[in-house]
Amino acid sequence: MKYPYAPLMLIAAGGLTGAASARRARSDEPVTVNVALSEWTVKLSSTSLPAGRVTFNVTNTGSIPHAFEIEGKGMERETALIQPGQGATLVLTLAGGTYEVYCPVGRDSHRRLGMETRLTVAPAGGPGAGAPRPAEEDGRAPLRPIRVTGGGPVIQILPGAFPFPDSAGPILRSFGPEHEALESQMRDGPYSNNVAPISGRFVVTAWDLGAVRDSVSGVAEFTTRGGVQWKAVLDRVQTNDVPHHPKFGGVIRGLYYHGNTGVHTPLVPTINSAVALWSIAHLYRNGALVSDSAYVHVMLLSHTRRNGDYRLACWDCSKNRVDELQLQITPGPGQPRFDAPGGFLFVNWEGSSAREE
Ligand SMILES: [Cu+2]
Repeated sequence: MKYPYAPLMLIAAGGLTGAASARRARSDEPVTVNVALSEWTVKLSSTSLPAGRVTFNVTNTGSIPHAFEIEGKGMERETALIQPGQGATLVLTLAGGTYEVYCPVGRDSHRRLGMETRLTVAPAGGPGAGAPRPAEEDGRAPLRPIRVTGGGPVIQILPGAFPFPDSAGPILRSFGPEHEALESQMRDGPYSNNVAPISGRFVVTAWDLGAVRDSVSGVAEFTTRGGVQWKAVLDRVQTNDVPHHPKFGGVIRGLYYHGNTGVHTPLVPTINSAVALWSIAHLYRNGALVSDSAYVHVMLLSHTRRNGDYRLACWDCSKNRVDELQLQITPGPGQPRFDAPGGFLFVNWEGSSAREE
């Protein structure tokens, strides 16, 4: 996953630590920390404080709702949900120690995407009060690669209407300027009940190694109606912005998003994803190269479609068994639409599985 590490890198590279310590002139004077929440960072004006009273002035500078939570030393406090452009204030008395600061929205989805940082509070009068916060290494062991294998019925999702427009509508409106493109997809896009049974196979291996080291490899081969043979070879992760706010890249495991979470398009029901990735693929149609840089989004997610007719069965599908594998292939920036219905390829394997290598 790309973004969770970005805030740490900024501080390490930007020399901000000197400015990031706060002092209070007198012991009873509250310290103020300004907090900016956006997709997907939490920026603190100070990451190192002396113990005592602290006023957090929190502003949501992003484009979707966020909140501020601080946790540590047995304490846990949070603001209410803050709308874009709005603010909130939290006044606390903090003892010396380390605190986790994050956005609690979307059952930690926002946190997993990078909206977390750390606040160090020096004990009152103790050594190191107001000392700059050291740049940190992420201490977690790298995860083993996960191999996802497509299984069960294979279906192609064709252009059509999204079946939960009333649920998705209010969330789409919070997406700002991009909502128009998404609204046209709500009427006639790749999130429909218009499906065709096809055949094919797909195996993909993903490495969630953090920062810029994520990796992916895999091949999907499927035959759509009329006997058209498609092959997509995934060989590198995609770390640029993908169409439709918000930003993503690389490989991310264990994410709750889409639907009513405000994370990524709400034209997919609210789901729990065991592994999601964004990659670049070489795409072939009947053996001929279509593109060396098609955009691919893969998710192994909690089941969204009914057996038999494969209609979308739920707006909140997050509690369902994780066995649906989605492969979405779209032209890269500036590339022509594919010679396929709607100009895109969206294929589901309805009985899929994953295992760590
Ligand atoms: Cu948030």
